Amino acid sequence: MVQTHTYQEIKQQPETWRQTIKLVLSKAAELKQLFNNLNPDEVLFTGCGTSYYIAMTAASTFQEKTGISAKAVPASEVFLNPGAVFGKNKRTVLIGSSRSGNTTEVVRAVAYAQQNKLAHCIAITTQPDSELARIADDVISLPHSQEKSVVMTGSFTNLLLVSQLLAGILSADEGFLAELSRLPDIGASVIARVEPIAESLAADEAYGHFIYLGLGAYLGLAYEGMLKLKEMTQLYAEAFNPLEFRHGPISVLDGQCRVLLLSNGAIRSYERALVDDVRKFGADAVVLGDGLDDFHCNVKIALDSGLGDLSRSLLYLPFLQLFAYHRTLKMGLNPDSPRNLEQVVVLDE
Ligand code: F1P
Repeated sequence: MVQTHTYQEIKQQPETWRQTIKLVLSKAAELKQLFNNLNPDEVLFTGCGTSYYIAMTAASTFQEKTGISAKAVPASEVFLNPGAVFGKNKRTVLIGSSRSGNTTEVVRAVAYAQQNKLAHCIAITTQPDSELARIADDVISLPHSQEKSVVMTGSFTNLLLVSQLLAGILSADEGFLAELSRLPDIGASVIARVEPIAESLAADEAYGHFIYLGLGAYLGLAYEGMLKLKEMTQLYAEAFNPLEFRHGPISVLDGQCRVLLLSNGAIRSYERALVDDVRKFGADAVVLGDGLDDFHCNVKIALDSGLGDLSRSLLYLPFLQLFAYHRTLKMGLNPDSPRNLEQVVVLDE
């Protein structure tokens, strides 16, 4: 096995989750006080690329847990399209996630919101010395989750975990926090179980078109699965809400398509029917999740976590990352440095 940075960063996730949980829980009283004082009408989650997909999953989870209105916006929209982002006379908290803390759009988003007194800005980053950390009103930094690879893997799950823990702290949902605290142990056994499956599926080059499906908080995870494969292999990959997929995109299905469904127990009957149709149209159906006995799919990736739908979100990622990683190796490419990409996108203007 080639020891790339990407591989190490994927595999070390459960241990880094442990550190993130400890760090955020140690700030629980402080975070509660901060949000009590701010009393936001709305929380905006923002970022770019992988960090925007963090925002999508975080916003869905945050609103469901706290009842506070939350939405995800690409960081560029915050300063290029502010009228459609900020509500009038709303007390707003803007939470920007960024591995590097130096991506131009996320830094400009925070600067714009501050200069125009539109929001209190919180940064979540792995880089405490970054520009984002310097200008934000509050910072949660995760130096233990810094990465050498261009593609984001462990930083995705760790930065997302901060927002999930924040949602649990603010909603005082002890059950949710207890489930999140079990992720490091469960995650280690999930990785050991799913890696051989990821490797063997990745070795099958019959499929060249990949479709990732996820609903609610899982839509951001589906986008992230899609992006990992696209960045590292440049293969054709897309992501959709599973029911939206029926409204047009389903017409692309054929024998070269592999559909990866991130199963959400709450919509099981809809998912089962969709998987039946995916197979009827000649595509391959891979289903990931808990309690998959009643699916008629080609491959089941059982997470066997025993956790609720929102608490087990992170556990989908190692399979998706390892699948993309092993396909990259199979194609003779270097997972650490995908073509045309750099670790940080810094814009001149
Ligand atoms: C986000 C990001 C990555 C992408 C690429 C460039 O950076 O867009 O999602 O994979 O490496 O950077 P960041 O703001 O989280 O540092």
